Amino acid sequence: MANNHNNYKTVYAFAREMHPKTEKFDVQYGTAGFRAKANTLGYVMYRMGLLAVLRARYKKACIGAMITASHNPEPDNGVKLIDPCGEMLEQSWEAWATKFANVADDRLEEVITEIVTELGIEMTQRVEILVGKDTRPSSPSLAKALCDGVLALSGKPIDYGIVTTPQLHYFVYCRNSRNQYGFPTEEYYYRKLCDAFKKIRGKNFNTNNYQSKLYYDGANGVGAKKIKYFQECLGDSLMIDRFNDELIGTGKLNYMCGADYVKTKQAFPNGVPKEVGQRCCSVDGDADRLMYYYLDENEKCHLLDGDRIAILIAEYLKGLVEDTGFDVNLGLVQTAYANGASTEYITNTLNIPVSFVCTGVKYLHHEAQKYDIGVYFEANGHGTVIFKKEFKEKLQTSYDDPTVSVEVKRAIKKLQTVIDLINETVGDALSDMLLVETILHSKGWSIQDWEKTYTDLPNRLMKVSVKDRNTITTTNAERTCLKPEGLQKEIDMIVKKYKSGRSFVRPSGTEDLVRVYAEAASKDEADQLALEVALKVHEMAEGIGPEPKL
Ligand code: NG1
Ligand code: ZN
Repeated sequence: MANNHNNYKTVYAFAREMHPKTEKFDVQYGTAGFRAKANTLGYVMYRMGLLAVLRARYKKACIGAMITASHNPEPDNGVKLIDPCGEMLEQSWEAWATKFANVADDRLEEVITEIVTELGIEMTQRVEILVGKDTRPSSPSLAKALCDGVLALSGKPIDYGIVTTPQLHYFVYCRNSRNQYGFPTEEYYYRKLCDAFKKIRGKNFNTNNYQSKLYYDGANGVGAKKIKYFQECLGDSLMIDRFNDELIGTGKLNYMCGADYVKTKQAFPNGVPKEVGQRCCSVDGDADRLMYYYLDENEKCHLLDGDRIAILIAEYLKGLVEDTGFDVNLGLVQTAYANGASTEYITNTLNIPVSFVCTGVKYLHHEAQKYDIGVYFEANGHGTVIFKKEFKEKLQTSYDDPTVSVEVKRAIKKLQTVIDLINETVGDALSDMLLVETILHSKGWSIQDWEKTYTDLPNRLMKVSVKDRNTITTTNAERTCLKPEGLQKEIDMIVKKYKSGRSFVRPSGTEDLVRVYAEAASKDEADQLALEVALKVHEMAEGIGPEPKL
């Protein structure tokens, strides 16, 4: 214990001298970890370094820490911890993270003692913390602060430099799975995905309406850097034209480009050539979200979002599984933001079960784990597929069985290769992109063919600033508003006036505001419905600033 005591003293000395708590306001570890203006985050990083070591000792495994603010503007930054299997930090520890971030410098030792005692953490293990960062100018100094925290508690930081968020999740899992899931290096990651992609694609790069040419918007972020390695590995099998990669385009991270811009503005990004009908995709600032889109003759941008990607994948996997003859429980997980038309199509045309959960990838991931094959995507393009370990073992056993037919073995091999193409730890824009390209190629589909599967209901997202966003509470996977009392009744009355209308409100987990979602039979009606509901929120939940307008 004496030894530990000394360690904690170092913690305080470091904190006071190098990373003192500069901000008076409290921060909260939310769905995306901590996110704020980068210049306010030094001490938060230091403390997350401390917490990462404690988490690693508690789990007796290595833990990841990713420094990024994803699709936020360049001056922001943030940090997320990654659990041993590459998942998001377990929810019960989010409260510890919040406590660590907000306590005064001279009480840090006390909080460390509290967690160590309460959870019986053994403080003697030498643990590894894998650290990754995005391309923001503030990231290196914040990573240094985080590593100082790791070192203060005698942990070992392993700096992976600039990597995408999903790459770091993958590395953490590889390391903890003792390389069962692959090797924790960038080279291995590219090779694994690209080899699987090329194997499925074969020698015909263009099929029917599918042309292998793709325009790629890297949002001037890490996705712009890493796509170059894919290009090298993929050769001619996929012709990727790169845009918004610092040299070509506006140069500013996420500025008028990237997956979040395309989705929320429903607009074509700056920096990508406006070529009618050309298949394009965008990733966000840390390359975990993916959007597809194209421009029509009237310069209208047609979006193929996370819902479409999920459906494309689920249907494809359903077909592959049928070829193997296995009886598999395949399901899809969505949030309230999923377009109503997509849910209808999955349920009634594809006959695939859908479950709904609250916004935030961790909820989708956990729900998807209930299926043998769980496909999950947020409408904003963040998602992946996870396969139950037992199912993967069953596939291999069958493949090794000499009595199984050659056709079935071929189907199993194909499914196994598709599994290799997927980063199961978390939504990964680059792996998702390769999967979408694989499916379109196998169907011989253009992006327009893909769009024809169903018609999205026009929709609108709005933001309302209120005095305290937590006065809004919800239930039923955020689709029903509980408080302020009477608001849901008002929303119901407004919605009734619109054909195919649906609307819900919820407090954002990443911004200090309330989000309003609406969909209806036409764009004008969706806009009008969103506005009416937003005005109601402004009225009943102590709105601040001017009234919402379109
Ligand atoms: P909030 O701010 O809680 O709505 C946003 C996204 C989430 C998720 C998180 C984390 C929407 C409507 N919300 O959450 O889906 O991606 O950011 O990045 O897109
Ligand atoms: Zn992101």
